[in-house]
Parts: sequence; structure tokens; C-alpha cells
Amino acid sequence: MTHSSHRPTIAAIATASAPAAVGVLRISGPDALAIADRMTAGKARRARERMATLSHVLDEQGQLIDETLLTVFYGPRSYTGENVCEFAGHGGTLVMRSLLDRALACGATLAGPGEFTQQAFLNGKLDLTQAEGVMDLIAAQTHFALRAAHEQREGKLGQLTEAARDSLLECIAHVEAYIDFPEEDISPEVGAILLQRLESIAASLEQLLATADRGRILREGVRTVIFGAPNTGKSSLLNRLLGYERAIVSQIAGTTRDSIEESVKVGSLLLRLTDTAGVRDETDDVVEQEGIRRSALLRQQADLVLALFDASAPRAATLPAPAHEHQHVILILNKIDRGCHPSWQNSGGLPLSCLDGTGFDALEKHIADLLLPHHLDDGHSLVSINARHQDCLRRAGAALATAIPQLRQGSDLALISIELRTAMDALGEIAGHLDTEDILGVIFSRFCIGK
Ligand SMILES: Nc1nc2c(ncn2[C@@H]2O[C@H](COP(=O)(O)OP(=O)(O)OP(=O)(O)O)[C@@H](O)[C@H]2O)c(=O)[nH]1
Ligand SMILES: [Mg+2]
Repeated sequence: MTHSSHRPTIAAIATASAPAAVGVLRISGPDALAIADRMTAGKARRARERMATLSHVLDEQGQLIDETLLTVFYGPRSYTGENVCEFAGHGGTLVMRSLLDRALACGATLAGPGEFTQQAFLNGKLDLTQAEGVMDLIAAQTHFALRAAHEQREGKLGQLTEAARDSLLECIAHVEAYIDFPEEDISPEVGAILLQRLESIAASLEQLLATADRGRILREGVRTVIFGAPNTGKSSLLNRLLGYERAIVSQIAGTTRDSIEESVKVGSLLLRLTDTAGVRDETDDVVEQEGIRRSALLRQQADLVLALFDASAPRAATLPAPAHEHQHVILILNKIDRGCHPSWQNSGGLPLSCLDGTGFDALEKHIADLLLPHHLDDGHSLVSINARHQDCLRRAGAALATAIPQLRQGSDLALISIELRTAMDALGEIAGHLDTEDILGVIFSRFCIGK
């Protein structure tokens, strides 16, 4: 893929729109140098490549807009693969806005979200997974998320899926060679080798799919629900984890009616914590009933349930169990400062006090043990797929799951080849072998402007 010479030259402020010491205006495209030249009375063309050059940006009347440091990158040795000019100016909002306006007046077009990275992708500077890695990097809120984003930006995921795709392509070539010679059947030896290959590709896709939950947890945080009977201290737990009085706490049972969501970093993980209405059977209050219904629903979907009980009260008849295979439930005995009822002995519950802070270190460690992959600290790869990759891998896996038994049963090779090609196309979509611009638009629109 190459860019056409008609491509507009785009410009955007690459830094956040808030007063700061420095702000960056980025211009990319075939006319980037000419535009930067107009802005600086000819300074850009004389600037040495990749060297910061003091440059005065002037308005139409020759009045100073800002004294900036200009860096020029000649394509293809630039982020986008095109000519790029970056002005580092005084980061005031009006200063930056005026620099941008000047670039637009000199012939640039305002860049859309992610347009610089999209251009980099179109120019083959990075594959689609790497572009997504850039986005993940900017959005990362924990160190692990950061590491995973870097691995993706460096191309680990793309390499894995492209290797699987190459291997599949060889299998297709084999199968299709036999289609061309209908009088010949695939020999048992070749058939066995093909089967083995396809099965190993299917297994590697399965392995990647298995990282989907981890990917979501790293990108979006752990969906955590604080669940329990009224008055057990759920809102107190939310407040304590957040470090401020976010939710109303009172000794009246049924205080929390609606669910409250907040994000909090616990160790290396980001928890998306939801405090819910206490669940009890006997209530005539319709608002509370609705709250209870929502609590139950949220509990179903959570990755982690913090199930709260009053340690000083007798043990509940039934203790909560995970609602699905990937859900973890931590049994918490709150109000341990008031003592522990003997019936809780051997329950495995974690003693906690929202009043004096007892047990919070143990809780944090327990959460990390349950949710952080154990091999994270020994330098293993942290490849984690996102929802789009998951969808592609599922489609590829389904096509392979059809083709493999067909091959085993000696079905029509033309049919098998169709399935294998479906799998290959789905795999190709991951790194960005796409036919449609629409998908690209959807992916890059989630970026920020100026990236
Ligand atoms: N002694 C003691 N009291 C606590 C502790 N945690 C919470 N409480 C008290 O228990 C009462 C209920 O606390 P909340 O946090 O409002 O309980 P909740 O589970 O959110 O209650 P609902 O919203 O009504 O379901 C309040 O009076 C808190 O001060 C604790 O660890 N020790
Ligand atoms: Mg509450």
C-alpha cells in the first residue's frame, strides 16, 4: 500500500489541550515542508533533518506567534512514513491553537483521530496490531498494561498471527495442488502431515484466544463487584479502597440503592469496582428491589466478586459460588474488629476491617494472586488480544474446526480449501490485510487527535 500524491497534508496539536510547558504541533504529508516553510519564512527547508532548530512562527503580517523548536523528518524515515514537521512551542492553549490555525492557513488540513497512525499503517510502517498497541500504550493505566502494550507495539502479536497465516498458506498450496489433479488423491503420508500442521495451527490460535480475558483485564481493568447483605460494609469497603468517602455509609440497612462504579488501582491491577445495593429477601421498597435486581445482574458478569459478610454475626447458610468459569469469588469477613463469630471458623474467609484497615494488605495480595498471570514477572511474553483479535481468531478457529474433520474423512478438497481460505483471511485481518476502508475507520476513530 502506498499513499497517493493527492493525499492532503494533515496537522494537529499532538499534546493535551491544557496549559503546559511545551506543546507539540505535528504536520505530516507531501506538503509538510512547504507549509512549515510558509509558517517560518523559509526556516524549515534549511533545518537539518532530525535536529531541533529554533524557528519563529509568524502570522500573515509577519508578527511573531511563537518561538518554537522545529524538527523535520523526511519520509520514509518518520512516524507516518511521509514528511513530518513537528513544532514544539510554548504549551499555552492559545499559543498552540494559533500555531495550528497558522498551519491550516498555510495549506494543512485538520487531522482526524488517529490519522497520523493510520497513515503510518497505510505506508507499511506498522501493522494493525502495532497501531492498536500504540493506542493501548496511551490508554495504559497499570505497569502490566504498559508492558503488554509495548509488546504489541513492537509487533509480537502480529508476528504470531502472521506465522500462523504463512503456515496455513502452505497447507492451502498443498491442498489446491491436488485439486488441479483430480485423478490423484492426497497420499496418506501427505494427508497426515497436513492434518498435523492444521491441528498445530488450531492449537496456537486456541492459545492466543485463551489470553482474551487477560487482555481485557489489562486494558479495561478487572470488573469487580462488592456483593453482600445490607449493612455488611460494602460501601465502607469501596470508600476504603478508593481512599475517600465516595459512597454514603450508614448503619441503616438498605443505604445503597443504585450501583456506584469507580476505578481504583490495587497493586498492579486496575479494579473497576462496583458497590451494589445489599441483597435481602424481605423488602417492599420498589427502588430497593430494583437495586437488588441490578446487584444480581452485575454479580453475574463480574470477573471478581468481593463477597462481604459480617464476621461478628453467625455464618450464613450458603456461601457464594462463582457465577461462571472465569469468575473469582473472595469471601470477606468484615468488621473483624468486633470479633469473629465461632461459626466462621474454617470458612476460609479473609478477615477484614474497614474501620481500622486490618486485612487490606492480605486482600490486595490475594487479588493479585488470583488475577495476575503467574509468569508475569519472569520476563515471559505478555501478548494479550483485544476484542477485534478475538473475533478474527474465533472465525479462523471455526473454519479450521470444519476443515480438519473434512480432511480426515477425505471430503472434497475444493470444500476444504474454501474453509482454509476463510481461516486465512480471518487471520490476515488481525495484522491488517483488509479489503475495506470501513474497518480501518472504526479502528482509528478510537485514537486521540494528533496521534
Ligand atoms: N465496626 C465496624 N463497623 C463497620 C465496618 N465496616 C462498616 N461498618 C459499619 O457498618 C455500617 C454499614 O456500613 P455500609 O458500608 O453502609 O454497609 P453497606 O453494606 O454498604 O450497606 P447497604 O448499602 O445498606 O447495603 C456502618 O455503620 C459502618 O460504619 C468495620 O469494619 N467495622
Ligand atoms: Mg452501601
